[in-house]
This record gives sequence, structure tokens and C-alpha cells, in this order.
Amino acid sequence: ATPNPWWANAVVYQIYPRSFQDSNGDGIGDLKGITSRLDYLADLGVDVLWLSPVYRSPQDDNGYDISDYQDIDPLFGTLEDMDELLAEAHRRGLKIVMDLVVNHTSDEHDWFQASRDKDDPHADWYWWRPAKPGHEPGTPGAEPNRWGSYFGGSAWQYDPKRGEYYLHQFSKKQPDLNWENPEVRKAVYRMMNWWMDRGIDGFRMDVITLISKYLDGRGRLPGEIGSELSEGEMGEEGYTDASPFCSDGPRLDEFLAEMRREVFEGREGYMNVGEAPGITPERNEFITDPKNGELDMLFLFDHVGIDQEGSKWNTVPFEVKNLRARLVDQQEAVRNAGWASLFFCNHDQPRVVSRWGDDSDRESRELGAKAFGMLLHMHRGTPYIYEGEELGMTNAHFTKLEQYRDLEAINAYRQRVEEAKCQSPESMMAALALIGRDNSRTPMQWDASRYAGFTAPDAATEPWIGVNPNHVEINAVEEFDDPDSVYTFYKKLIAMRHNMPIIAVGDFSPMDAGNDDVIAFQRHLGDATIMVICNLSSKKTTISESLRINDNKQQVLLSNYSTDHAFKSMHDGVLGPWEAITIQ
Ligand code: TEU
Ligand code: CA
Repeated sequence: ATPNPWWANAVVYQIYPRSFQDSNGDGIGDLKGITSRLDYLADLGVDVLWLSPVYRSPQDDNGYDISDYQDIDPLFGTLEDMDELLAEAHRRGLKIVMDLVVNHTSDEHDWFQASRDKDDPHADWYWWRPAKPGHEPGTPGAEPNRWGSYFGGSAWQYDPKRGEYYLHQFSKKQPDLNWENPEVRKAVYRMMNWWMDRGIDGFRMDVITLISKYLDGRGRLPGEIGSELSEGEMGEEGYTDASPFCSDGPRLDEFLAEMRREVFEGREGYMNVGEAPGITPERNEFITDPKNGELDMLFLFDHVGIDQEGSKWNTVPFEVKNLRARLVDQQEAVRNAGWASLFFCNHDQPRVVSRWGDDSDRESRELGAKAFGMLLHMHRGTPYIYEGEELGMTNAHFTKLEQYRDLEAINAYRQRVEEAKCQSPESMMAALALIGRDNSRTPMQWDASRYAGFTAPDAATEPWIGVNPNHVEINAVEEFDDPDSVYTFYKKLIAMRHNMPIIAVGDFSPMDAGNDDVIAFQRHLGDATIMVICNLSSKKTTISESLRINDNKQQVLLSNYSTDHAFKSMHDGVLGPWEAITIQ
């Protein structure tokens, strides 16, 4: 196992600033709002705060389309507010990691605007391609290039000023930067050093594994548009998968190692996590192995893709055995080197308690929230808590398209239901309610007042997105002092990770619970062993003989039922609905 850097037993808390705390009554969360909630976060016990982007942005993709990396968008405040947040966080022993979005910029960034002129020094900072003569889109019978964007439609957008197409794997207001150009890389590293020198503690790197493109061979970038070179098969909307020419491209390791040298060499106490669509557990080991000098950890996606087939909107039933298999793969791959990040929730994923648990009644919701919390936090790696996950906040349960705000959702509805007609309105609305990104973007629920304490009850402006009506029973004030609340359970999980090295760095070994709905595993450190067993179903389940305990020498470290119930369950070999137990 790698030497234990400080983040091996740290817990990271992700803040989506737009939805966390509004301080000026405009219905949008902001930096001063975050600063006003630092005592809550310090009390919860987390170590690091990851902020989703707050830089200047047209907000096409809620800030993941940046037009000025070195300024704060007025929606969120000013650079002085950022400096105040940094100082106040550091005073409480909290580190702050910013969101680095450098696979693409906003189309309103100065770099892109300059690049629209072929004679400008920035001409080659993005991926521009001419149209193949006679195949200009719209030409009758033209063979259009069908590379698809993650947000639907074509990944190539025509720019009348330059007379060429530019690549955008995400929205057309998010043109991909050309990382082959050393000037681009130098400008990115300069900006990163500016932020590190300002006192931040590292970065979460947005789709960083997409920055190196294939220029020939697999799905090569076409010499010109209208040439069908990708190997991706056509999706129902008539476009190929957006990433045949990206995700883990040939120069990724080189770029990540260069970035570490240029920005982080000689610095102390920082942490970097890369968002890694398309990366396998095996590649995760290489990239996060310190001897390769790339990144400290990555977010992998294979475990959060198990309830979708092909398109994100083709949902399939959640099966515990699939989750178990993915988590085991991720753990086994970093057994000897490298590191794992642990998450179920974030601003792109729905809330796990609704997605894979049962939020239909209070008891099931609380038991499920605790079961998934224990499952995640007892694994080996660095756990990430998404704002409100510690309260057991649920999906939004929106029923009308106009309640949604996310361009991914609105584009998908238009493309799939209205244009390609490959999905019915009912099925699309069901998919949006289950896995749409807005599910995790409803305002943080602080108290039972009209807008959940996210903004003042008499605020001049409504929150930018609907507050979940269940905030009257699911909120921080309700749970803060309740010994049985989800909040208190998360506080215990965090404390155990800080106080028990076996949880932070102990070896992981899976166990066969003899039941597909139950995940069981052990952690070992020296001659100490703990066992974790989670029934991820709403039914009573029996577990195999080998897991039962027949003496009371063992100690229940944590359970989402009473300790007596836990002992009885382990003795009889029958777990209650959603019962989760950590036993030593
Ligand atoms: O997400 C990239 C990404 O992989 C997600 O778009 C994911 O594929 C999709 O949401 C699944 O539905 C990052 C950011 O986390 C996301 O918020 C941005 O929209 C995206 O990059 C573009 O910056
Ligand atoms: Ca505000």
C-alpha cells in the first residue's frame, strides 16, 4: 500500500454553490452564504470542501462553461469574498479544493473569441475543421459527420465567422481546448499556479481524462467534417457516442505528469482528484500510483452506470450484485498501489437514497440513507459527501418538464421525445425523475421554513429551482441534535474514519454473504479485522452460516438499528430491511 498521505483518512464535502446558501436574497447560492455555514461543516467533521465552479461564466452549464478563470462570477460574489472564504475555512482547519474545468472553456472566453480569426495566435487553441466540399451540413444527400455531444446533437458546431466547425463534447457553448498546443497547456498551468498561490488546496479536475484526443487510429479526429471516421455505433438520436476520439487518449499520462511538475512540485498539503469518464479500475491504479507523478485520485463511473444501458435515459433496474461487482473491481485494482475515491452522490448523479434506496416512507428512507452511507464510508479510499447527502435529502420528484433547469435534461427531452421520437414522453419523464441531474440540485435543506433556510422566507426572488416540499421533515435543524438522525450517523462515520486507521488504510477483502441483496466485506490491519454487512433491500434477508456470530465477544461498532437488534440479526443470520452493521 502507498504511504499514507494526509488525504488517506480525509473526508471531502462537495458544495454546489448555486444551491447551498443564498446570502443576498436573489435565490441563488453564493460565496458569503458558504462562509456563513462553515461552522456547520466543521461540526460535521469533514476535512476538505470541493466547490463546483464559481468563476465568471454565462451559466449555460451552471458554471462548467468558464469565460474568465481568474475572476468570480458576480452571481456568486467577488474575489475578495473568495479570499474571505479561504481564510475562514483555513481558520477552522478546513481545506478548499476548486473545480478546474480545462477540457473546454466557454465560447465567450477571450481565447475562443480570438480563435475565431484564423490569423490570430489563438487560432490553434481549439479544434477547428473545414467542411468536406460538397458535404456541408444541409447539402441534400450530404454525408454529415455524426459525432455526438454528451448533451445531445452534433459535437461539431459551424462558426460563420471562421467558416469552419469547432468540436464541443458538451454544449456548443463549451468548445474543447486543443491540449496538443503547448501554449494552451502553459496558459492553463499559469492559471492553476495563480490559484494555488492565492491559497487554495488543490483541484477537482472536470473530465480531465478527455483532454488528450486520438489524432489517428481509434476514432480519429476527421481531417474534415462530413467524413464518417468514428467507430462509435449510432445512438437512437442518430449520433455516435461522444467519446470515440477521447477518454484516455494517447498523451493523457504525459499531460498529467507535466501538469504535476509545472504546478504542484514543491507544494505541500494539497489534493487533486480527476473526474475520469472512460477510465477502467486498472488505468486508475496507474494514474493514481504516486510513482507515476500524475493525480492523487480519480472519480470512476462504472459503478454509477449500472442502472443505465447505452443511453443514460435507457434506465434498467438496479441490482445489488452489479454494484458489489463494480466496487470490488475498484478496490482490488488499487490493492497494492494507487488510491480510490468513494462516491455515490454528486451534482451530476441523482440522490442515492432515492435512486437505489426507498424514500417512500421516513423509516425506509433513513435506514437506506444510513445503509448506503456505511457501505461507502467503510470501503478503502477517500469518501466524498455531496451537500445534503448527510441529511438523507432525496430526489426532487419533479413531474413537469418546466420544473427542470439542466440543459442536459431539456436537450435530451427535445432530442429523444420531440425530434428522434425514440422515447415516449412518459418514459423520458420517468428517466428524468430517476436520474436527471436536477435531482441533486434542489436547494440545501437547512430548516423547515418556506425556502428551507436556503434563502429568506420573504426573499424578493424565488430560488432558481424548486425547494423539495419534504424539507419540512428533512433538514439540518431537525436532525442536528437527534441521536438517531442520518446527520448524526454520518458524523459517526466521519469520526470513525479519523480515529480508526483500519478504516482509512486497512486492506479490503470481499465476502460472500450468500444473498444477492447483501454486500459484505472485511477490512484488515495488523491482526485486527472488522466486518461490514449491508442488506440493500427492503426485505428481510438471510445470510450464510459463515457470517453468523455465536459469541458476544464481538463488538458492534455501528449499526442503523439498535445494537441488540444487530447482535440478534448476526446471531440468527437474518438481517432486517436495509440493516447495515459494522462489527469487530
Ligand atoms: O461531467 C462530465 C460528465 O461525465 C457528466 O456530464 C456525465 O457524463 C453526465 O452528467 C451524465 O449524465 C462534468 C461535470 O461534472 C458536469 O456537471 C458538466 O456538465 C460536464 O463535465 C461538462 O463540464
Ligand atoms: Ca445569492
